[in-house]
Amino acid sequence: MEKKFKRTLVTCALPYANGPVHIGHLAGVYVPADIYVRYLRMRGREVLYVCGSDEHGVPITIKARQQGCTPQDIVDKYHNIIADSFKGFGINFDIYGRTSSETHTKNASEFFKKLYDEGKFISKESEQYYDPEAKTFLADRYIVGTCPKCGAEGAYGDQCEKCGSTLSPEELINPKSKLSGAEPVKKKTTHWYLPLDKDEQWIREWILDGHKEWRSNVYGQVKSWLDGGLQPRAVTRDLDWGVPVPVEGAEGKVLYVWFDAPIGYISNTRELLPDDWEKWWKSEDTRLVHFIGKDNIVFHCIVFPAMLKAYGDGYILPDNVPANEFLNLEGDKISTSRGWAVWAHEYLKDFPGKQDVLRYVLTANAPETKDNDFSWKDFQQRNNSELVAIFGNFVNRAIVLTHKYFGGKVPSAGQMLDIDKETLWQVPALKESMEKNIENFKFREALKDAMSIARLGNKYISDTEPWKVAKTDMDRCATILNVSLQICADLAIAFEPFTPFAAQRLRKMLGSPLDWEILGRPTILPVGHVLAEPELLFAKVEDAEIDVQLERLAKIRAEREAAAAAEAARQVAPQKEECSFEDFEKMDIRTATVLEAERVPKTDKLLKLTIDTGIDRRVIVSGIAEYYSPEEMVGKQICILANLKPRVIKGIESKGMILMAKQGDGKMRFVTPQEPLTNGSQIG
Ligand code: B3M
Ligand code: ZN
Repeated sequence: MEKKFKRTLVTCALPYANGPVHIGHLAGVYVPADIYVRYLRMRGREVLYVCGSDEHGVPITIKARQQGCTPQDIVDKYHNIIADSFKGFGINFDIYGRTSSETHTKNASEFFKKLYDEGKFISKESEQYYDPEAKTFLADRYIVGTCPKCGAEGAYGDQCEKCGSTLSPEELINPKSKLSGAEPVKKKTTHWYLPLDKDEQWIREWILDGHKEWRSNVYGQVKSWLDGGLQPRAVTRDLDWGVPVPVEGAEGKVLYVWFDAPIGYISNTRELLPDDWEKWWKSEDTRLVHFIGKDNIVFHCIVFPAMLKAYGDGYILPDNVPANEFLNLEGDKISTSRGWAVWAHEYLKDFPGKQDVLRYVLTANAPETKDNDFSWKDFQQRNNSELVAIFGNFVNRAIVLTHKYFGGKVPSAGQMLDIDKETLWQVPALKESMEKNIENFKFREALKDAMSIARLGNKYISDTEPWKVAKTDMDRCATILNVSLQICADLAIAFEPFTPFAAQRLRKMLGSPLDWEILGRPTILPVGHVLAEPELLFAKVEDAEIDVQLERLAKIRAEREAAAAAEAARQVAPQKEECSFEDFEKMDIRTATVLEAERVPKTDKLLKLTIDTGIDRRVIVSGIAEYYSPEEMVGKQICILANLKPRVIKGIESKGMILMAKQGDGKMRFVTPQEPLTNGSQIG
């Protein structure tokens, strides 16, 4: 990479400004990008780091409607929350722009216009859903109805959030407009499409032949899109929020959010560098890298490149798109609408000063090759037994002992023993491994390398025991502490990409430089160099802190389970096949009264009931022990199917069956006449 490119443009997916960002976003996109950028910067490479809010799209308009405000109010609110969260975690973009900015509106509009003027789009008339009361076309999200797959109410025209099925509005049962409640009708409308079918060949060559080094999840998704055949994609929508389509006769239409959002990367670069932006986008010397989540792969590897290629004018294509898989939370999919998430801004409030811990845990557990799970126990454990017990403990011992024995001055190393040399020799190899891993977007592995340096130091100081040696051999003690402090200085460099706050505090304590090239040199800290007072690098995470988080999640889970049970209870089984009156007449259904009841030994579900049927006294074995105790049943009038063929159940002859009503969630109740009747009364 060094030879081919002069500079790197790193973009991060623009988060939708319709909600705060959560740990899934951080782990998937922003923490890995930040590691990469910090690393490149530390190496003195020329980097531009671009992000911003994605402020268009239908969900923002829906949220505004729900909250009785304008879409602009919504995006203003979340843009600020998101921007502050990134800052809070030390994710410092060169620019964090927004797609509602003037620069972007102009830029996206101009981009569309050029493609339009050059005939790069095709236009098509199609029938779309229209709300006759609100007098507006309806995006799929604006149509709700019953899910044809699972029967849930409130499924959207594009997806059922209950069962996760992808839907189209046509499939919804009983579709209604979210705006007016009216039944949507179909109406003709014209839209512009990017004819992606024409792009298949060059994308195949560019990615499938030319970028075999891309992550297999990304490469595989691209391949399956291409193998499935690309279709023209609409780039405009009938909507009143977005970048207006800059063409006559397109009133009431805006650019589709996935057309304008990636152009946002360019707009934000232009906003920052109005006179100098082109070298970042139109020079073969620039390496473009998009950090995204896996649901954005098609847009960044197929659609946006096709747009750039159609535009021409020297635009470069991404050299890599290191997309991550998803992060789950405590075993369940993160869901914004259900509140199942850890929000970045709330974490910053709940764990002040512990930004590094989350960065560390999200990297150690990063969903780089498969979906992964975040759990609070793992968070606590990684902090307490890795950051505190290994990294922090080592650094603290080295610095405190230097103050104790040498007045805080780096002591001189005397004769080096094997253990000293062997310890120091391992650092350059770990450095090299980190370089390879980071440059290949393997951040978990790179973090392991950095942690190996900390483990090395911690083991060295434990094995050499300078606090004991100090009693007999001050020269040897000096050598041990010199070696230890050099490793501390290594750590202050190696951890800069991962835990930048701690790395900076450590450099302050050591008075050491941030320069990747010197990592692994045994003389980073010169003899006599004065250290600052020691302070703890990491603090323990206590059970009480974790419990607060776990309780919050448990509450959400309980609410969700209760809602699911209520929903199940509402489900009604479909009607059975038709039967004749004669079929029905065959069944002798009567009232009866329970005289005695007892559990059938060694079973959980069965009660043995002795009943008075009016005809006789008999025994029925019934599977109702889950719902009724024997005591509850005695004296109750019930209904039975009297002429059911007798069966022997657990050695007891059962003559007949009790009529029970069963709800969708499985709850059962026996059927009883509305007023007591003579036993043996016939039901029909
Ligand atoms: N706004 C983020 C998402 O899908 C989407 C990314 C746009 S990047 C140009 O969550
Ligand atoms: Zn469903």
